[in-house]
Amino acid sequence: MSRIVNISNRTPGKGPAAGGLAVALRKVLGEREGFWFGWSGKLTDQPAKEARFEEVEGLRIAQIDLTREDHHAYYAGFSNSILWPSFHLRLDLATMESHWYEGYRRVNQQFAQALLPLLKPDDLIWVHDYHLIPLASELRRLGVRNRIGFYLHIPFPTPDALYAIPHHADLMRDLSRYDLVGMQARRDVAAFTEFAEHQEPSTFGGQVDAIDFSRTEIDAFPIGSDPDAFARLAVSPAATRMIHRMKRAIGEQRLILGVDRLDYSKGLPQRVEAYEKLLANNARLRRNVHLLQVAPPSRDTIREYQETSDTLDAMCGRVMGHFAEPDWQPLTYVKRAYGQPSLAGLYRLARVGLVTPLRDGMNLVAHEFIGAQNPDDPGVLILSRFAGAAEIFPEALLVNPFDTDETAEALRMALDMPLEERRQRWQALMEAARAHNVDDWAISFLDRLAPGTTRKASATRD
Ligand code: ADQ
Repeated sequence: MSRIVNISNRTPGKGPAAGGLAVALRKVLGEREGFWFGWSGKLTDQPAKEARFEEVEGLRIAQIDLTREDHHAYYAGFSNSILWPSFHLRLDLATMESHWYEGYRRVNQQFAQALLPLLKPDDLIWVHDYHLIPLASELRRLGVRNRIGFYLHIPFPTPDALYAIPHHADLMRDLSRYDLVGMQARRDVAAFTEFAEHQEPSTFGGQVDAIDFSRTEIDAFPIGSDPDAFARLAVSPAATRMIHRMKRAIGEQRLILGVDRLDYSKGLPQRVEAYEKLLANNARLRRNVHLLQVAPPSRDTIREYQETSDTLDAMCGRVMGHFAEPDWQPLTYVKRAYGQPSLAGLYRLARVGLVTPLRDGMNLVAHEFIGAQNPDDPGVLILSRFAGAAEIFPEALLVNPFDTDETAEALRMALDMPLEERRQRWQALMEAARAHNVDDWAISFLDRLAPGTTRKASATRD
C-alpha cells in the first residue's frame, strides 16, 4: 500500500489543540505508513534546508524551521490577513498587502525543496489548506510526478471575492496542478465551478490565458468527527467531573453552550447579541438559563482578531451589567481551550448547542455536540446556515446568524422544544454524523486520489 505524505502548515503537537485538522487526522494517519510534514513552530534567522524527523504520539513527523520574515509574510500576512478573510467573504477585514505573496510563495518553495528528498515514487501526497495552495506547482517544478491531492478546510469564495485577492489567477493555476481538489460542501464546489467555467474578464483589456482544469478532479468531501467516540467521552470520568463543576455553578439552569476559536468568522458578537435579545424578550427565562461561551484566542498578533476579542469582552460586559443580579449571572465567558473529554462533558450537559458562524468550512463542534448528547434527553443544535455542516444537518434549527432576532427566536424554540421532538431531531442528526464520520472522509478522499489503494484499509476497518 502506498505511503501517505500528509502536509499542513503545522504538524500536530502534544496535548489538547484548538485546531480542526490535528483532531481529525491523527487517528486515520496513525494507521498508515508515511509521515506528516509541516512547519516546526521555530523561527530562525537562516532558512532551513532539511527537515527533522520525530515521533509524536505514534505519528512520524517531519518539520522545517522558517525565517521570521518569511513566516510573517506567509502566515499572519498572506494566509491569514488576505486569504482567510477573503475566503470567508470578509473583504472588509482583509489587509491587501500584495507583497506578502512573495513570502507565501517562498515558504511553499521551501516546503517543496525540503520534501523532495523524502518522497518515494508511489507516495500519495495530501496537501491541506489555504496556506499551501502553491505546493503542487512547486513540487511539479522539481519533477515530482506523484498523485497530489489538495483539501480546502475553509469555504471557497464566490468569484467576486476571489477576484479581489492579489495574485488569485496564480493561485487558481496552482490548484490546476493537483490531481484532486476536495472541498467541504457543495456550495464550495459550485463557487469553484463558476470560476472555472466562466473565468474572468481580462485586466487592462489584455487577453488572459484560460486555466486548464481538465486534469483536476473537484468534488465535495465533507469532513466529520467520530461521533461514537464523543458519545463514549461524554460519559468518561473527566467529562463527568466537568459536568459536576458546571452544575455546581449553574444548578438547574439550562445551559446554552458555544465552543469556538476566537475568530471573527464564528459570529461571536452576533451570538451574544441574540442571547441578549432572548433575555430581553423573555423575562421568564432569566435565572433559568445560562450561556457558557468557550473561546480561546487564536492568531492574536493580527489586529482584527484583537478587535474581535475586545468587542466580545465589551458585549459580555454589557449583558452582565444589564441582566446580572447579586445571585445570578446570565453568562460565563471563558477564554481558554479545553481537552476533548471536558468539552464532551459540556456538550452533554448543554440543552442548546449554539453554533452560529457567519461562514465556516464545516464546523466540527456541531458534529461533536451531536455525538455527545444523551439519547434519552438530547439537547438541541442551533446551526448557522452558512456553516458547511448545514448541508449535512438539516434537522438542526438552521438560522441566519446575521439576523440576531431570528437566532433569539430559535433559542426560545430550542428551550421550549418538547422531549419527543428533541429526540426525533437528534436521532436524525446522529445518523447523519455517523454517515459523515472522519475515517470515511479520509478514506474516500484517498480512495479518489488513488483508486484501489485504500481498499485494504476500508476492509480492515469493517
Ligand atoms: P476551525 O475553524 O478551527 O477549523 P472547528 O471545525 O469548529 O473550527 O473546530 C475544530 C476543532 O477545534 C474541533 O475539534 C473543536 O473541538 C476544537 N475546538 C474549537 N474550539 C475549541 C475550544 N474552545 N477548546 C478546545 N477545542 C476547541 C477549520 C475550519 C472549519 C473545519 C475544520 C476542519 O475553519 O470549518 O470544520 O477546519 O476541517
